[in-house]
Amino acid sequence: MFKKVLIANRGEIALRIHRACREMGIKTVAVHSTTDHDAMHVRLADESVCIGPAPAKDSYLNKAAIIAAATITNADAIHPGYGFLSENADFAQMVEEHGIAFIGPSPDHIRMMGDKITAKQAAISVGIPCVPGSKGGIDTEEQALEEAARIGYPVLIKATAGGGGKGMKHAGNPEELKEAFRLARSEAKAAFGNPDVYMEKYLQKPRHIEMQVLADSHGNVVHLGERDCSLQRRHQKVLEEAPSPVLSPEARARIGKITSDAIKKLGYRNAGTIEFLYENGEFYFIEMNTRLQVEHPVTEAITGIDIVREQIRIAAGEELGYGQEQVRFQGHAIECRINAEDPQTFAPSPGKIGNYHAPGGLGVRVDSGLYTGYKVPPNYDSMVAKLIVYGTDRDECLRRAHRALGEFVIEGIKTTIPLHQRLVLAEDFIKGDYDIHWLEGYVEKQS
Ligand code: MV4
Repeated sequence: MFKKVLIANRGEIALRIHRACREMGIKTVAVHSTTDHDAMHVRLADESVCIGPAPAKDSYLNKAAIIAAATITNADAIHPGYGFLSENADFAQMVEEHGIAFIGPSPDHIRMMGDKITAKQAAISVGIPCVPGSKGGIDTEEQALEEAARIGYPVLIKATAGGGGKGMKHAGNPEELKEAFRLARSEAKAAFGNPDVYMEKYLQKPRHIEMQVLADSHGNVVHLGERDCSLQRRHQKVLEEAPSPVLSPEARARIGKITSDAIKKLGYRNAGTIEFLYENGEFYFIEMNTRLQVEHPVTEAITGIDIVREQIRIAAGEELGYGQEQVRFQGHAIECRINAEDPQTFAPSPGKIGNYHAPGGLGVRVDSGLYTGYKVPPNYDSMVAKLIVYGTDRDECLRRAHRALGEFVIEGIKTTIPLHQRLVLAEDFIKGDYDIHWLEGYVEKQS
């Protein structure tokens, strides 16, 4: 097992990784920007190294500085967390070339899934159901019109280098398609430096359901069930739950087996998430995430499996040590992402924390680096806390979430806690009656 792990991240996820390491008897190294000198992840770690100034490109995205920090502290592995360098294949490769273990998949698998066309081709080749669409990229307007006629309108143009909804345009007819094709290409070029696009049938009212998998380096694979992440605003997840309120145990077992078999065929290793759109009882692959995800705690809550611990064990060459039959799904969990934002306008609200009090009690988990006197910097993502609530069933879970949100005190900045308080009382949400567009309509009506 590793003796020392460098955590190449900040905020709540750096704490989350530190906690797993501590429980495994592994020393930790924090890295931080100059503005993060007083951050909780730096305080908790055994050692820390300042890797550069506030802008992420000069610190948390600075590959050479991070590898230098690992080298001088004699760390034997690097955990990238999520965001930043977590899905950067070149970074993973550099880490390995320096004789340091990368806690994640191989650079080749990261690269394969980073390109949305090669990801989809890989998915098809291992039997994962996909949205009907173009075989490869779409290079000309004529080709776009031809493909759309074959697929049938409405269609969606997506960026090959994409993810996160940038460079995505839908079209209901040939006229709209010409415009969508042009716009998608220029947006993709601006966002990713790569104008390549592809086409899919546009699904109008799907849910976003993703499957969590774990795979070791000995060919053992398990799935940890699904998370329903349909509640999003501008491609940012707001609240996630597991299990999905619309999935039967049979449907879960079916898509679970398809996912596990595919992961094994791909020779994928470590934790991963396969994202699907789910409409009319059918699953359609959209993307694969080759990192630990923000919402992993809801899966931990219903399976009792520490996903970060498993990532570290797998990277150290250990076997999973259990099979699919040993994975049990129990109860219900939701995660509320609490952002330093105005709950009405979603304008960022950085600043100094006054009184801080986190909720507690049975079935309540808070992952956050906040404390009284801490200054939330304006330079990074606005998510400052995650409230994860567990209940023996969904009803208990939602009541407990409401209770816990009521206890949460974060003074000095605006947060999205009031949005979550309304959300867990919303009739459609309580009924589980929502799709990927529902939240946008809900927040419209509220303001
Ligand atoms: C889609 C889709 C409808 N049809 N693909 C948005 C981000 C990217 N990861 C995939 N996305 C979508 N792909 C087809 N063929 C609708 C979306 C989408 C979406 C997906 C998940 C959660 C929220 C969403 C919000 C708008 C659009």
